[in-house]
Amino acid sequence: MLERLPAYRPLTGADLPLRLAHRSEMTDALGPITGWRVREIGDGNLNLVFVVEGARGALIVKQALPYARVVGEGWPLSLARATFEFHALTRLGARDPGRMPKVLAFDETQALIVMEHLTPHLILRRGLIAGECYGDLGRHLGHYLARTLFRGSDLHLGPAQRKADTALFCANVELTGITEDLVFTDPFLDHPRNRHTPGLEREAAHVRADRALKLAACEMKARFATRSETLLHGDLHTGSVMASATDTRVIDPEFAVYGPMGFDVGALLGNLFLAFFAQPGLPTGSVDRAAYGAFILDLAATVWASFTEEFSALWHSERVGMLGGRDVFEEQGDPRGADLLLKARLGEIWQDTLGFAGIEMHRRILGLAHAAELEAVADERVRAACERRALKAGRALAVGRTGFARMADVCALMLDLAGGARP
Ligand code: SR1
Ligand code: MG
Repeated sequence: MLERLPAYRPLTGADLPLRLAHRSEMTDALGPITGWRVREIGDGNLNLVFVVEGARGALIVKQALPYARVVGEGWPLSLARATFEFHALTRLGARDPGRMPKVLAFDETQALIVMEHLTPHLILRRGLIAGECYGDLGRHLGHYLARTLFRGSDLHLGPAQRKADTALFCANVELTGITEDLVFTDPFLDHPRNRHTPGLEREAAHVRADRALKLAACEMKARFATRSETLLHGDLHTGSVMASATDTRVIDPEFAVYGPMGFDVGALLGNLFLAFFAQPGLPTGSVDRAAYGAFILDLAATVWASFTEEFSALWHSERVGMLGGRDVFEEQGDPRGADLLLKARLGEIWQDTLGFAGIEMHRRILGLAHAAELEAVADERVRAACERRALKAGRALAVGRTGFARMADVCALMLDLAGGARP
C-alpha cells in the first residue's frame, strides 16, 4: 500500500520507497519499487541526501530538515530553504544549461527535491584531496559564473523580472543570515560557534584584534548585504561542485540571494586557495603535491580568465538590460564608452572577488564550517601550519584587495606564502 503524507516528516532510508513510490518521476526513472535500494549520503551541513537506485537507474532525493544538521535540533531552521533551492536550480540551470543537475520533482510540503544522480562525478573537495586531474573544470566554472551572474542581473534581465526575483530571494532571510553571521562576523570575534585547529590560538586572537582586517570584513559584509546586483548561488565552495574528468556540475544553491557578482567568484577562488594551502599536509601516495598545488593555482587562474572572457562576450552579445549603458553609449555613437563601462565593471568584480575570497578563507579556518581539504590534513601540527599560511594569504587578499592588478600577482603571493617555513 502506498503511503501519502500530508504533513512534513523527515524521510528515512527505510520508509523512502513507500513514501515516494506514488511519484511517476521516480518510478519512470528507477523502475519498480521492489528493486529500489536507498543509501543516505548527505555529508553537508544542513540536509538529508539519499541516492535511490533501481533497475533502470538512480536518482538523488534531497530533503531539508527543520534544523541545521551540523549542529542538531538546537539550531532550528525553516524548511523554506528547499523552495529557494528549487527556484535557484531552475533559474541558474536555465542560465547555463547543463551545468546544474536536472530537477525531476519538487514537493514543497515535504521540502524535498528529486534530482538527477551525477555519476561518475565526485564532490570537488574530495577530488582536490585525492589529487584528481580535470580537463575543463576551470573553463566550465568560469563560464558558469559569467553566464549566471550576467544573465541574472540588470545587464540582461528586464526590470520587472529582475525586481520580482530580487523580492523572491530577499525572503531567503534565514540562510542569508547564516552567511552574514558565519562568514562576515563570527570569525572576527570570540563566538561560541567558532572552532579552530589546536595551535592556532595566537592567530585567532590576532585576527580578532586586527582592526584593518575587521574593517575589510565589515566593508565586504556591507557589499554583500546591500549590493543586490544578481542572483548568486550564495555558497559556491568546492563542496558545491561535482566533477568528473570531463564534466562539471554546480549543486546546492539553497543560499541563493541577490548580491554582488564577486561574492560567488570570491567564494570559489577562496576555497581553491584553501585547497592549495592544504596540499603539503595531504598524503602523497602517487600525487606530487607540489605539482598538484600548481595545478590548483592554475585552475583558479583559468576560472578568472574564463569568467572575464565569457562575461565580455555576453557584454557584447546579450547586454539588453537597463544597466548596460547602450542608450548612452552605442546609441549615441560612442561604443568606446561601453568598453570603458565593461572595464569598470570587471575591475569592481575583481576587487570584490579578492575581498570575498580573503574573508571566506578566514571563516573556513576560524569559524564553524571548515574546508574538508584542510580537515583532511591528519596531523594537527601540520594542519595548523597550512592554515597559518592560508590566513596570511586571506588577510593579504581582504585588506589589500585594491592593490592586485592581475591574477598572476595573486598566484605569486600564494606561492610565496606556501614556500615559507616547513611545519
Ligand atoms: C549552519 S550552515 C554552515 C555552513 O554550511 C553551508 O554549506 C554554508 O557554507 C554555511 O555557512
Ligand atoms: Mg551546501
